[in-house]
Amino acid sequence: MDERILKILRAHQDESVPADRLIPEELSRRLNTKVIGKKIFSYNVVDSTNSIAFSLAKAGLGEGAAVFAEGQRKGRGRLGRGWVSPKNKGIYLSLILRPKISLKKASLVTLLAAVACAEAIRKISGQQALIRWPNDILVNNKKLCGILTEMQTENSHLEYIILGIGINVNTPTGKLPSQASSLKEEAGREFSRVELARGLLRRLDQEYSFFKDKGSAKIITQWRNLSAFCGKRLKVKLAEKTIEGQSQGIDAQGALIVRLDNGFKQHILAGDVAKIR
Ligand code: BT5
Repeated sequence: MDERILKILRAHQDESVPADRLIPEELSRRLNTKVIGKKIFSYNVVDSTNSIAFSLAKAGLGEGAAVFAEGQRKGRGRLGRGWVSPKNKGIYLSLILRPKISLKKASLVTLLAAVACAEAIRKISGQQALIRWPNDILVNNKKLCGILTEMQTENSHLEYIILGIGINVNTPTGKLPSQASSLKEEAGREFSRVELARGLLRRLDQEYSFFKDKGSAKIITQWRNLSAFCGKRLKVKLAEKTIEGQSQGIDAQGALIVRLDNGFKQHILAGDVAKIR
C-alpha cells in the first residue's frame, strides 16, 4: 500500500475497530460454561474493569458475570500499583465470584485463576507458561499476565470476590513496562484474543466448579506442577522487610512456604517474589 496511506492508517490505529472484538456475541459463541461468563459485558476504554465489576456486584449482580474492556486508563495492580492496558491488544477482564468459603481460603481463588490462565495460554500458544507466586504468569521468565483478586467482606464474612485478569496478547513490548512481554513477542505471531478469552473462561469454569464441589487439593497439585520457582532460591519482598530462602511450594491455604537459612519455614500470604538462582 502507498506509504502515505499507511502513515494515516498507523496514526489512527488506536481508534480503529480491532478484527477480533471482545464482545458478548463473539465471546459467548460455543462457550458452554456452567457459571463463568454466563453474562458478559463489553466496553471500549474504561478506567478499570475491576471497578465496574465491583459496582455491579455491589448492586447485586450474580456470580460468573464477566466485564471485558478493549483498554483501561487506570488499570490496577496490587498494592496501589498500575496495570498498563494498551487498547485493542490485550485482554482486560474482571469476574464476579460469590463462593461460599471462609476468608482464609479466598487466596486459593488467585491460585485457581493462575492455573487457568497458565493452561489457557499454553493451549493456544504451546508456550511454557509458568506461575510466579502468587499472581504472575511468565513466559521465558517475562511477565505477560497478572491477576488481581479484590474482595468485599462484612463482619469477617466474604461477600464477593472480583477476579481481575490482564493478559498481554498482541501487545508490542514498546507499549509495556521493561521486564514485561506479550504472547505475540514470545511466540513470534499474533493470537486471536477472542479464542484465548473463550478458552480462559472455559478453563476458569472447570477449575472453579471443581474447587466449589471438591475443594482445593487438585488446584494445589496443578499449581505446583506449573510453578516457576519450586525448589529454587528466592528473595521475597514483604511489607516491612525482604527475606531470602528456598521455595518449598505452597500450603493448603495457598501461602508460599520459604525455608529460611536457619531452617525455619515461613508461610507467606502476601509479597513479591524474585528468583535468585
Ligand atoms: C498484577 O499486579 O499483576 C495484577 C494485574 C491485574 C490487571 C487486571 S486487568 C483487568 C482488571 N482490571 C484492573 O484494573 N486490573 C485487573 P502486580 O503484581 O501488583 O503487578 C503490577 C506491576 O506489574 C506494575 O508495577 C508493573 O511493574 C508491572 N506491569 C504493569 N503493567 C504491566 C503489563 N501490562 N504487563 C506486565 N507487567 C506489567
